[in-house]
This record gives sequence, structure tokens and C-alpha cells, in this order.
Amino acid sequence: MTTTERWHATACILCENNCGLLVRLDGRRFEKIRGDKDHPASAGYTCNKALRLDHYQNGGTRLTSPLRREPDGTYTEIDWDTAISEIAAGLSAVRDAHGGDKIFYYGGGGQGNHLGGAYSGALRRALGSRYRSTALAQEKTGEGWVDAHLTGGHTTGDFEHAEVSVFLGKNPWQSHGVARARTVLQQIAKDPARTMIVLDPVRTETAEMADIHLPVRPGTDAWCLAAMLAVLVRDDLLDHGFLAEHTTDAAPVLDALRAVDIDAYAEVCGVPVDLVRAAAHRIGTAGSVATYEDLGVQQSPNSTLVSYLNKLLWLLTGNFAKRGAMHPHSWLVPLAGYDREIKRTPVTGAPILGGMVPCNSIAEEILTDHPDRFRAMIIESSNPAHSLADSAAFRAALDALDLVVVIDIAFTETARRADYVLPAASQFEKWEATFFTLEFPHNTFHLRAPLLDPLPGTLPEPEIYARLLRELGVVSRRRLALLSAAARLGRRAYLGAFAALMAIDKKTFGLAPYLLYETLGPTLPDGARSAAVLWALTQRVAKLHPAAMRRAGHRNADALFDAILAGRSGVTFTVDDYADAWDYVPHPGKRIPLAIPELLAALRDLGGAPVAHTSDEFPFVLSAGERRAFTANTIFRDDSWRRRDPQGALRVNPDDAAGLGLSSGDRARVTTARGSALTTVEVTDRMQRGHVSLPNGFGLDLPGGRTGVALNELTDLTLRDSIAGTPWHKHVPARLEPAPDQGVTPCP
Ligand SMILES: Nc1nc2c(c(=O)[nH]1)N[C@H]1C(S)=C(S)[C@@H](COP(=O)(O)OP(=O)(O)OC[C@H]3O[C@@H](n4cnc5c(=O)[nH]c(N)nc54)[C@H](O)[C@@H]3O)O[C@H]1N2
Ligand SMILES: Nc1nc2c(c(=O)[nH]1)N[C@H]1C(S)=C(S)[C@@H](COP(=O)(O)OP(=O)(O)OC[C@H]3O[C@@H](n4cnc5c(=O)[nH]c(N)nc54)[C@H](O)[C@@H]3O)O[C@H]1N2
Ligand code: SF4
Ligand SMILES: [Mo]
Repeated sequence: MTTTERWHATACILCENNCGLLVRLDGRRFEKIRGDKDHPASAGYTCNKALRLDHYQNGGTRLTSPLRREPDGTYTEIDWDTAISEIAAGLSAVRDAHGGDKIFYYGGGGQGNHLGGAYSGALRRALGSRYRSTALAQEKTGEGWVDAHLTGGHTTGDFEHAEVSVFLGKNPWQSHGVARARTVLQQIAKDPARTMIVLDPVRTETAEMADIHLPVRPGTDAWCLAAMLAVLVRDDLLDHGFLAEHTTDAAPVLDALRAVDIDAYAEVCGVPVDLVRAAAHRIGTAGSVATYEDLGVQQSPNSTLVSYLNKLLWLLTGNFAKRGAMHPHSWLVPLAGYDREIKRTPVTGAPILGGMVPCNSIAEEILTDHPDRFRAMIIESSNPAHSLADSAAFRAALDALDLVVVIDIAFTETARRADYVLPAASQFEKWEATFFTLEFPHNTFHLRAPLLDPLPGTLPEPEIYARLLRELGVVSRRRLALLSAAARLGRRAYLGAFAALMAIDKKTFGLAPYLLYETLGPTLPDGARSAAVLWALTQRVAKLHPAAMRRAGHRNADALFDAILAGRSGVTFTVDDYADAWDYVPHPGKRIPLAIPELLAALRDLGGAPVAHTSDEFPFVLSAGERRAFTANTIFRDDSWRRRDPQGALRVNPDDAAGLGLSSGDRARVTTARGSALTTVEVTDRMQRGHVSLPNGFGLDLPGGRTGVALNELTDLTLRDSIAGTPWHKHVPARLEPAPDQGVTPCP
């Protein structure tokens, strides 16, 4: 075997960038990992974390059999047939007694695995389940709703070329989100003609590289951005040509901004007004501007308003549809809906944005006597008992349900509350992909081939969903046989048969992923049955973006599908020109309507809105969930992957630490309205006074015990955005004390 044959192409599963990797195997171990230069987006780049992926594949304890919880709370291993028939019967019983809409679906993919989730829709459709959510409903739904109003969909910044790059509550040095982030940040920092502006209360690695760091007081970005926008208006740095030609309703927006008291708002956010002015002038005079907002603002007070103000920053200055600016983009399939209309949840009337129930509302929708409460939950590829605010409330909610089914590779905190646990094959043991297709002008997609056989006893999610659907008997054998016969005749025959079936029975449309898996799937090369759903998605690309697809070198949908199946390092599926961004704007005349009445009202009310949420009892702002060099959500269930910061220390400003008599390495107790935890302290002048921060992904209940803080034992369901319902994970009022009781946090 030559060296090249021993390297297998795959991708990193730890963040949305999914950098292409080459892995050399030694049996089932990842002997060596390196960046894949052939990957069209990452081009050989990786960060420090990808090299530790063997700890995902081989580090934790895997599930190898379906489990059923017995009345005494213990779990019994059962075979797959028993598990599938009991779960199908249990879900049917809930549907028959209470209606399929009482079956709630959560998850469907993490940072690396969305292919299973693509099949879950068919199961939901078959059961009549209507409500669902994912982690996106605790970060991006407010931004998505703003996008729906403005450009009509998600936008991406061209940081490779932007003259001015703005990061709001985003630390790409650690969290990425920008392809080849560290390289791009270094290029910006080195180039005197380009400017980086960072809004962050913490002097992060990214802030240290910035030309202008605006060290806002935690939770005050709305005032800072309003002041910057007011400077743009007052000093006439607007792109009037762009506003006249490409937007509508600018007048009420500019009126609201004229009313902003710039000095007072700068005072509120704690940034010298000259620095606010300098940042605004740099943005207002730049040839191109790109911005990225993330959890620091999306999980803080006024988050939806902040999303709006962020987007006004580049819209009022005409930074759309040109090199170095902001762009909508193609998708293989959108991760969320983009509706301006707000639907509501059945019990509490919480806003459903992008099709998702706000994460903070899920427990409230269950812990009630209301007849419309959810009765069952299917949870896949997610660990909500650890990742949702107020874990105690979420555990109680799971316990109150008639039926909980968890599909995971490990016996997680969530699996421990399930009635049935189904063991999935790992992300390197099956065909996998993500739908984080967020790039412009070159958008890429990577279907990963398995490196290993599934661990005995485990199944890929598409097969799990198919088995449940077979058991439910939702599609007649005759129909499946007809489609299978067409598939054997070739793609053209298949397309005809598939389209005919959809035309005569529109109800089958929702079951399409299952039909494809059962009929087209078996004809695909190399056992890539799970890729069948991508055939429909490539038809979608061909219909929506035919020219961009052809520019990427694919003459039609089937050619693109075949390229995806064959391209082990990923493919570029659309190539746009910068000006093509306008084709993605769905509004009349392709004009961007700038006024969002609810948010203009919030902007006008900002002068009287509460600035601080701390109190004498809880004087600190705790940011619960900082991304660091060795955090990766809860994807690794093996603490030994961390080379640094093994305890996940609480970062504290030196003055605060001195006031409390704390030094680095000491233990302290952090207490919030919902809970209390012991932590190790790291004293650092990166933090401002009154602000403390804990990393995400710690506090798992592993066989060796719990290391670090399980953040959501401390967070609160009621601390959430008034519009989107997204949590204030970065803004939890807290108290800090030296810990005389140097004990271990007990597991719940
Ligand atoms: N290393 C690593 N990378 C990851 C992940 C991981 O677990 N580990 N997870 C991935 C996921 S799921 C996501 S969503 C992204 C998140 O990526 P980021 O949003 O970049 O990550 P965070 O560190 O949570 O928050 C960013 C910054 O917000 C700042 N912040 C806190 N409060 C405020 C505030 O009031 N205003 C402002 N302006 N800033 C504030 C924090 O100091 C922090 O530097 O990261 C992804 N990448
Ligand atoms: N306090 C606080 N809470 C937070 C955050 C914060 O900053 N602070 N961040 C929030 C954010 S942005 C996010 S994205 C969420 C993330 O939280 P979750 O959505 O819960 O996702 P992960 O932690 O990524 O967990 C992924 C799960 O998938 C499982 N898994 C891994 N591979 C596979 C597979 O191939 N198949 C299946 N079926 N399962 C698999 C893992 O074992 C794990 O249980 O956390 C949120 N929660
Ligand atoms: S940036 Fe790092 S964590 Fe994210 S996908 Fe690439 S290698 Fe993995
Ligand atoms: Mo996230």
C-alpha cells in the first residue's frame, strides 16, 4: 500500500467550518491527522482541535446496544427489532391518544452530522409531529428573523477581502466560523490598509489583534451600535445612492437614529465616545465592510435588536453585493426557515422563528397541565439535558413525558432520562455531511465516506429512521417496488417516476427522504445509501441556482449529485459573481426594506431600557460558555483530550480577585439564582471588572466523575430575549466567593 492510499479523506466535526482532513488509520485508531489540501474551502487548514479527534472516535464509552428503561429505572439491553417495534408502538400510542403534534423533535445534527437529520423529517411527517427545535433556537433564530425581513436570508461576510472586518461578540481565533480563521485574521492584522474592529468586553485573542477594540460593558452592545449608527447619520457617512436604489423605508430608521444621544449611549456602554466615533468613521469611509455577530451578542440582552443594528451598519453604508462585503448565498438545503411572520407555541405562545421552538420554552411547554402540552420527545445528535438553560427544569420536563427516545453514540446526560436509547454509528463510521453551506461566492459541500465500519450493534441514523418508518408501514410495498424498478433503469426513469408519484399524491412529498433511501439508495455506489436524499437536494440546487451550478462545473442536477458522490474531499456546488447576491433577495424589486417596526420601537425605547441586570446579591455578570482552545461543545466525552485548562477555569479580573482574596488556581463558588458550582479560578486582566467567564463543554458526567462546571445548572429559563426567546447565556447575574469547602460537585 502506498502512503497516499493509507490517508483517508474526511472532515473535522468540531465546528461549522468542517475543515477537510486526511486521517491515517492504525486499526480503528486515528494514527495521524492532517489538513486536506484538496478540500475546496479549508485547503489544508486545521486548528489545534482537529488533531485530537481520536478522542471522539475512541476516547469515550460508546453505546453498542439499544437500551430500554425498566420501571425500576435501570436499563436493559434489547435487540434492534424489539427496540424498533416498541418505539413505533409507543409513538403511535401517543399520536392516537393525544395527536401527532404532541410528539416533539429536538436536534437532528451537531457540528458535523446533519445527514441523519435530513431523514428525520419523514418520520415526523409520518407521525403528524409539527413542532421541533435545535440548538439554533438558542443562538441564531433572532438573527434569522431579522434576516428574513431585510435580505430575506442568511448573509455571509467576505473577510478574505474586506477592508474593514467587524466582529461582534465573536472570537474567531478560538471559535472559527470564518474559513481558515487564524490565517485570515493574521492577514488582516498584518495589512496596514485593512482594519479589524472588535466589540467584546473581554480582551480576547481576536481583540488583541484588532485595530479598534471596543471593550463594551457586558450586555450593552445595543447602545454601542446605536451610537455608532447615529454617528454615521449625524456625520453623513451613509451611502445615499445605495439607499435610494436598493432599499425602501430608510426614513423612519434614520429618524430613530437621529434621536440617539451619542454621548449618553457611549457612556452606557463604557466605551470612550471618541473610540465609538473612530469606529463609525472607519466603517463609514471604507471601500468594503463585513461583519460577524455571534454568541457574545446573540446570548445577551437585547439580542434581536443588536442583530438589527449590526445589519444596519453595513446596509446604511451600502456594503452588500460587492467584494469584501456581505452576501446571501446558495444552500444545499437551508438550516432554518426565513419567515417574517411569527407563529406561536401551543401552550405558552412563545415565538416560533425559523420553524423552531425557542429552547428556553421547551420545558415550559411540557411542565404544565395544559391539554396541548408535548407528550413525547425524539432527541437525536444533541444533548439538551446538558446544553439547554436550567438543566434541572429540562430534566423534570423529560421525566414528565410519556415517552422519550434518544439517538446518540454515547450514554449522555440526556440519554440517562430516556425510555429508549438507540446507539448510532459514529461520524467516522458512516456516510456523513453537514448543511453548513454558508460560503459566497464559492459555496462548497462535502459528503464524507466512512473511514471505519460501524461499531457492532450501532446503526447510522438514516437506517434507524427507515426501520421506524417500515414498522409504521407508511408507504405501500407496491409504491416502493415501482420506484425501485425505476431506479434500476437509471436516473432519468427515476426522476420521471418520482415526479409522477409526487404529482398524484402530494402527501408523499414529506416522506421523500425515506422513499429515496429505500429505492434510490440501494443503487448508489460504495454503499452510499444514506446519500440518497442528496439527489433531491441537487435537483433543488439545479432549479434555484442553475447558472451558479453550471459555473461550478456541473451541467445538471445528476452531474452535481455524481460529483458529490465521487468527490471524497468535497465539491464546489455553486459559483456566483458578487453582484449575483441581488438574485437571492426575495423582496419586490429586489429592494431591501429597512424598517422593522418592532425593532424600531425597541431602538426608540433603548434610552429608558435597563442597562444592568446585576444586584447586590448577584453583583457579577457571568458569561457561561466561552469558546476556548480546548472546548468543543459536548462532542468529546473524554476529558483527556484537553492539553490546557483541564479544569475549565473561571476567568476573573485582578481587582475583583484581589477584593475576594482569590488567586489563580484557587477554588471558588459561583452562585446564581438557579444554582451553585465550585470552580477553579484564573486571574487575568483580559476580563473587565464585574465580568467573569466560564468555558463551554465542561461538567459532563463521565465514568471518572465531573470535571469543571456544568453551566446550565446555573442558567435561568426566564433570562431570555423578549423577541426571539433566545437565552442570555453570556449574561447570567452571579455571585462569587472563595470556597472553603474544596469538595467535588455532586452529580444530580
Ligand atoms: N473552540 C471552540 N470553537 C467552537 C465551539 C466550541 O465549543 N469550542 N463551538 C462552536 C459553536 S456551537 C458556536 S455557536 C460558536 C460560537 O462562537 P463565539 O460566539 O465566538 O464564542 P463565545 O466564546 O461563546 O462568545 C464570543 C465572545 O462573546 C464575548 N461576549 C460575552 N459577553 C458579551 C457582550 O455582552 N457583548 C459582546 N460584544 N461580546 C460578549 C465573549 O467574551 C467571547 O469572546 O463557536 C463554534 N466554535
Ligand atoms: N450555558 C450555555 N449553554 C449552551 C451554550 C453556551 O455557550 N452556554 N452554547 C449553545 C450552543 S451555541 C450550542 S450549538 C449547543 C450545543 O449543544 P448540543 O446541541 O446539545 O450539541 P453538542 O454538545 O454538540 O452535542 C452533540 C451530541 O451529539 C452526540 N453525537 C456525536 N456524534 C454523533 C453521531 O454521529 N450520531 C448521533 N446520533 N449523536 C452523535 C454527542 O455524543 C452529543 O451528545 O449548546 C448550547 N448551550
Ligand atoms: S476550525 Fe478547527 S474545530 Fe473547526 S472544523 Fe476546522 S479544524 Fe475543526
Ligand atoms: Mo452553537
